[in-house]
Amino acid sequence: MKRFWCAFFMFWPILAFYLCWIAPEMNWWFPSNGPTGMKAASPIGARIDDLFYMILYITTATFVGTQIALGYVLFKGAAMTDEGNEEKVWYSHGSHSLEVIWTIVPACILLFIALYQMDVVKEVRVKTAFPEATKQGTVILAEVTARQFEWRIRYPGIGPDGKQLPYSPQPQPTDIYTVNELVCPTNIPVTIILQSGDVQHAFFLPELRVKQDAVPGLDIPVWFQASKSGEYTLLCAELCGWGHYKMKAKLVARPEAEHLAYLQELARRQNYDGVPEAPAEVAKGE
Ligand SMILES: [Cu+2]
Repeated sequence: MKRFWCAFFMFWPILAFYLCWIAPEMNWWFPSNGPTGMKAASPIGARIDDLFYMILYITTATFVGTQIALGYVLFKGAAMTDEGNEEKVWYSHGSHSLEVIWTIVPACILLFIALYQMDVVKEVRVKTAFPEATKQGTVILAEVTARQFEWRIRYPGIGPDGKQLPYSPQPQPTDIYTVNELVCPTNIPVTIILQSGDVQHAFFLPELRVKQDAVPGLDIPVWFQASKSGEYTLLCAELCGWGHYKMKAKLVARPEAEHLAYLQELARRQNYDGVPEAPAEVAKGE
C-alpha cells in the first residue's frame, strides 16, 4: 500500500508533463488562428515568444529535477520502513550548505531572467525606444478609445494628396470613425493612441502578442507591426463590466496601397450625404 501511494503521487507530475508535451499538437498553445500559424504574427512578438520559451525550459528543468528528487525520497522512505531494514535515516533539516545553495541558485536564475528580458520590454513599453518609423508624428494610425463595451476608432482623415493626414489630439472634421474594426498596413510599424472612455480596459492582440491597459485619463501610445496581411483578433483583456465579452473586435492588415484605398473609401462613405453625385457636364454648368 505504501508503494501504491508513492506511485499515486508520482503519477500526477508525469501526467502534467505528458499533457504539456502534447499541448502544441492538440492546439492548446499560443493563438494559432492567425495567418502565421502558431508563430507570433509580429517581429517583436517572435522575440517575446523566445523569452517565454527560455523561461519554460528553465521551469521545466526545475520541475523535472524536483519531481525526480521527490520520487526518490518517497520510494526510499517507503523502503526504509520495510521490516528488517537497518539503514540509518539522514536528516537534511538545518543544513547550512543546502540552505545557501537553494537560495543562491534561484536568485541567480531570477536575476538573469530580469536582465535578459530588459531589451524587449524596453522596445515594447518605452517610447524613446520605439522603432524609428513610429516616432515620426505622421505614422500615428489612429486613436483607439475603449468604452463599455466597444472599441471606438478615430483615424486622421485623408489629405488632398490622397495620404493620411497627421494625427491631431483634437477631433477634426476630416477624421474617419469606425467601431470594432481597426485597419493597418502590413509590415509597417504603426502607433495607436490608446484611451479609455470610462473604466479600465486592456487592448489585446493575442496573435501579435500586444497587450496594454487602457487607463481613464491617460493617452498611451502603443506600437505594433503585423507581419502578414489578414484578420487578427482584438480583445479586451480586463474584466470591465457585464458586457466585457462583447469587446471582441478585429484588426485587419492589408498591403499599404490597399490599406490607403480602404481608408479613402471609408472617408467617401462617411461623407456621402445621400445625394447622387452630379454627372460631370451638370457640375460644369453645361
Ligand atoms: Cu473592456
